[in-house]
Amino acid sequence: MIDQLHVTRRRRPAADAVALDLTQAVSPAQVSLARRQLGRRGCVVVSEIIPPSLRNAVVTEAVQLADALGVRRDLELAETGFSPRRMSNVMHGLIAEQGVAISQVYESETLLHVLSSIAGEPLFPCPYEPERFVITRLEHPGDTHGWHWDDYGFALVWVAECPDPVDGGFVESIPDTAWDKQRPGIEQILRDRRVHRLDLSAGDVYLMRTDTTLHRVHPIRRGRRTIVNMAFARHDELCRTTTHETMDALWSTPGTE
Ligand SMILES: O=C(O)CCC(=O)C(=O)O
Ligand SMILES: [Fe+2]
Repeated sequence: MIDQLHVTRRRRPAADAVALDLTQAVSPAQVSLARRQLGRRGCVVVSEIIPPSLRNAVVTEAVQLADALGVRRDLELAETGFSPRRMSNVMHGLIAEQGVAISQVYESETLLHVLSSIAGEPLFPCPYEPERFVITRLEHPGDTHGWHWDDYGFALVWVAECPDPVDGGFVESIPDTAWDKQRPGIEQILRDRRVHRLDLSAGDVYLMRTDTTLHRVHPIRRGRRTIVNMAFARHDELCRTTTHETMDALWSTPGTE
């Protein structure tokens, strides 16, 4: 079902090349189980469909880039009810320029094919380049990626580092919710709806339906949490006019890409 994905280091001698393949079979049963959980909770762990060598290449690069290039953000964004973003991050342009594995994995047709089968619809690379992939790190007590929705339909999140769930860093999700940027109404949704919780460990990868799932990363109490978020678009998002207020504020993207 799945063909080869080769990730080869650019700007390095051939001896350095790493060939990573995505050849392990993903069974129809695995796909339908994942799709059901995605529907029920808005997110699902999909680590088992990605070989450890591939996960390792992505998360190792994420930690190195966050160490070298992370920029601190401390914001509260109006479009998501003034929920906080306390974190450091590395934006798309720098990852594309300085990294290798993350960009190449993002371009994989094979990965897109597997994710589309779990999503139950075709997925596409995000048409807005600055949102294609970003690295986020929580590292101080109270750091959080507060309640929000994303601009595009799906995200694949690779967890490079994560505290034990007793110290926070788990993901909370409320599926089937709509983002009204003028009146986000998050407090009301939190009062009315059940919040699902996804505990994560370093090395996990999860898929989320991000445009209709209200989600956040629970504030950490100690430790460090570093992730790569890869965004993918649904078909009707390819031509739609989308505004990017929260992303642009968070990653200061205008004029920088
Ligand atoms: O850190 C996570 O697990 C989620 C990140 C996220 O929601 C985002 O980058 O939009
Ligand atoms: Fe998000």
